[in-house]
Amino acid sequence: MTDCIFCKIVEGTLAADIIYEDDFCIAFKDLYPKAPVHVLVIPKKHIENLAALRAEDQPLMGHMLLKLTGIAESQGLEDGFRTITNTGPGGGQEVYHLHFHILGGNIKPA
Ligand code: DGP
Repeated sequence: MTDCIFCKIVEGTLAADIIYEDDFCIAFKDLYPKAPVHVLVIPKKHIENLAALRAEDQPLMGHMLLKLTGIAESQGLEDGFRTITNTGPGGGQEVYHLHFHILGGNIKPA
């Protein structure tokens, strides 16, 4: 999608601090970190958010969820991390390309 900043990161036309990439997803540091470690994990396929998922996306979502722990551990979060995904205006979503936030370093119980 041409006007999606996360698609531009996937395409390589917008710079990002990429820490993991495979055929289906990519992880990079959040530009405005809310914790000592703040990483975003996104599918390469443009999907707006959880509400836009289709049945065909099930393998992709399974793939991404299984990658989160290794990505978090690669950033020093071996003792755990917080995962957030915001959906729609009611969820405070700002970028409409599905992403899982990985946060860690000084997380307080919710
Ligand atoms: P959300 O509110 O869940 O849609 O979070 C969007 C996140 O994306 C927010 O934490 C800031 C981050 N972000 C916005 N623009 C950029 C960008 O151009 N590069 C990077 N790396 N992160 C961005």
